Amino acid sequence: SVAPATSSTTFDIKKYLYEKKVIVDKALSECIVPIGAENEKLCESMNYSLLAGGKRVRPILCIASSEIFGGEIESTLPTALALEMIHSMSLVHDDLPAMDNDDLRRGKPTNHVVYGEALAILAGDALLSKSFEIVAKHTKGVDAERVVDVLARLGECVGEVGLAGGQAMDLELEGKEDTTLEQLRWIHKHKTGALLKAACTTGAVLGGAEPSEVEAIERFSESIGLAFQVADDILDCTQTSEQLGKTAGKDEAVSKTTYVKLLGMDGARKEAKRLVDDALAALEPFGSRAEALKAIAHFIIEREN
Ligand code: GRG
Repeated sequence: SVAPATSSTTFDIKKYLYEKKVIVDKALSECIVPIGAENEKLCESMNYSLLAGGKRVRPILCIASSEIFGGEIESTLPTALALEMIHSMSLVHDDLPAMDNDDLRRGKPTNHVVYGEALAILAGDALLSKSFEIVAKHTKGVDAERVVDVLARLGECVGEVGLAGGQAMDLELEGKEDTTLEQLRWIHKHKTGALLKAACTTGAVLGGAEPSEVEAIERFSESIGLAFQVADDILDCTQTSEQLGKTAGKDEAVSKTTYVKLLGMDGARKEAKRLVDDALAALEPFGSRAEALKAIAHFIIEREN
């Protein structure tokens, strides 16, 4: 079965996002269960960040991409949860004193502030390894070859050509006044874009997409990955830290290079719109089957947090 055909005027994105978030939140709350007092503190630290109330954009992108090809929630959910675990790990590690040194995330004290640096590092490591475990153990109704493809995509998006690569380059260029637009794009393509891309492509693979269809989803996801970051930079400028629920990053260079800094506010808004238009063009072959994904692309640049 495929997602019901809906027109862009009738598609209720708020309802769609809410319904998927409820499914994802419930499943996430059942993932990390301590075996006893021995690992209770570590599990508490993992759950503290995993269940801290994010938007669940990556799991929802995975589910929506899979629905285009008739994928069922049962086969997509383990990967959707894995994506959120990887995201959560990256936020816990990103906030550490050795990285951005942030005290606040989603309006709450960061993991290392509550549990200490060592446990925060271990909670991130455990979330990362749990993500692979859950996909390998719990994906049902999908050919083994497709599951291996998903595992490879997840691995790639975390490593040196993914989150870790983007973060390393970001740290290297921190405080440098002469960062170029190309360098900024490279950082975000990897630091933020790689996981969003994996979310969409793993969904497509699990849903049964052909290689050319996975490529179209890949083009979509590359554009929204960048759009997401441009929107983040715009929000950082237009909203207060309180509205965003985060601190500015104690050791973050005041001169941090952003799209707004390089392109100006108007230029950044135009860039976000251009990227969303590119993303929507990539979905054209799927017609109304991609209505949810199209609505999510709009949501990404219109969101308020
Ligand atoms: C340890 C292997 C390894 C990798 C981690 C720290 C790091 C390397 C990478 C940093 C990745 C990072 C923090 C990217 C920023 C991504 C971003 C825009 C986060 C905000 O995402 P939202 O808006 O947040 O989806 P919510 O709170 O809704 O979940």
